Amino acid sequence: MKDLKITQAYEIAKERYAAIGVDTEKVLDVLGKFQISMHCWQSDDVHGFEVQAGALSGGIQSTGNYPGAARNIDELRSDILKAKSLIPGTHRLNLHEIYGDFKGKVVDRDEVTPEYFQSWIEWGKENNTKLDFNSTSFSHPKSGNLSLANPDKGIRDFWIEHTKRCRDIADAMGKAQGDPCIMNVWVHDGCKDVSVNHMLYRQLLKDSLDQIFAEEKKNMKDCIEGKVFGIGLESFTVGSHDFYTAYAAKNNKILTIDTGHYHPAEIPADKISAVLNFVPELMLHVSRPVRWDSDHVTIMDDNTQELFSEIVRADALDRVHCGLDYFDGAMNRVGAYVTGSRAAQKCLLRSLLEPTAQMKEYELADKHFEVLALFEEAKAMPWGAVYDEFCLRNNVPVGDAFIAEVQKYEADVTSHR
Ligand code: RNT
Ligand code: ZN
Repeated sequence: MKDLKITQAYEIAKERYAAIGVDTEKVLDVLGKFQISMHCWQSDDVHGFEVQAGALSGGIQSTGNYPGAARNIDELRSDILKAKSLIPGTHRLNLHEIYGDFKGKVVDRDEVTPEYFQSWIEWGKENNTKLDFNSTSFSHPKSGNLSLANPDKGIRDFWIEHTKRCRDIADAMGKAQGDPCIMNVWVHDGCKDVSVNHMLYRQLLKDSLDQIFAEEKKNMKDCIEGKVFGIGLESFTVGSHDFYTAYAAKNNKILTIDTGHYHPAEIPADKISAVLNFVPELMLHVSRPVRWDSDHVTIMDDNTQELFSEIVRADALDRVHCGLDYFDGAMNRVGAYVTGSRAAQKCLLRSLLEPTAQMKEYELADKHFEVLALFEEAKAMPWGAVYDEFCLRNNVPVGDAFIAEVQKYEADVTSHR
């Protein structure tokens, strides 16, 4: 690679930051420990590996036909490792239940056991990648409009059984990796049109969750995710934000904040300090909604920047797990992982480099111009040089050099699929 004078640029940046009271070495240390839970489902447009897999349903949709989606577990693993090799730091993998290693067997959702994830557990160990997990209520003949909130006890029990089994799997993963596996429950349950049984559905969802969470598990942690609406279920969502925020607060569960799941003018970042007073921890699904929950690739937009800034300002990094959640089928999928993961890291980095202590002091002294001025000046500080140094120290391509790597992988691997 060309001599880009990365370290010289970093040394200058380090001095600039020191002058405003920010220690870049400490920041790099924190950034290095920050793990992103990479969502496995960007690699294959949320298809999964069930032998009996049907079309994607449940109010979510991946659009685009870019060639090269992973077609099986080996291809997905290869894509994830390629992406990881281009993202500085050590990261986790977030699996959905439909990504089990079913070895050609039809395994229904209420039959799944940890054995189908044994090869994932081993892969995680071999590749220094801790696993997180999700139950899967979508893309199944029994998905319909209602799963855990279905008035039909048979269907409800089916999904309760599925979700309980998923907790067993997450527990097995957590035990094997010596670190809790974070398991997310998101169900699509809702109504397309005017509906009048809202209280019933929410009582049923509450009761189903109570049954699912009845058994304490040592090696996993539960998180629950609400949203505004799903496609085809536009009028009513059983698991709304109010529902899950209340449930999490009352039952000491982790709340998942998916940045694509709020009304367009709502600011997800503002939830951080509100809910962290009542729930133990948070899980993030960092995404990018374009007009709706479109799950575009994460970029350094205001919402993402503000999200990480709020976490850092709240001194809550150790109470927040960070997953990504987007699935764009319109571009190179490995490139999508790398671009989105690096964008999330850069937002965190910029937050860590903010002269927060000084700004807090100014604000408490009623010096509002000073706060605003520092906020603005921070934008033009040489944070990019710090990120480049981070990449260099982690042996991953600096700057746009990863594009060529993704293109090479495409030429050698994904274009032959
Ligand atoms: C859907 C939720 C959910 C899913 C994944 C695949 O709107 O965001 O997290 O994206 O479970
Ligand atoms: Zn999500």
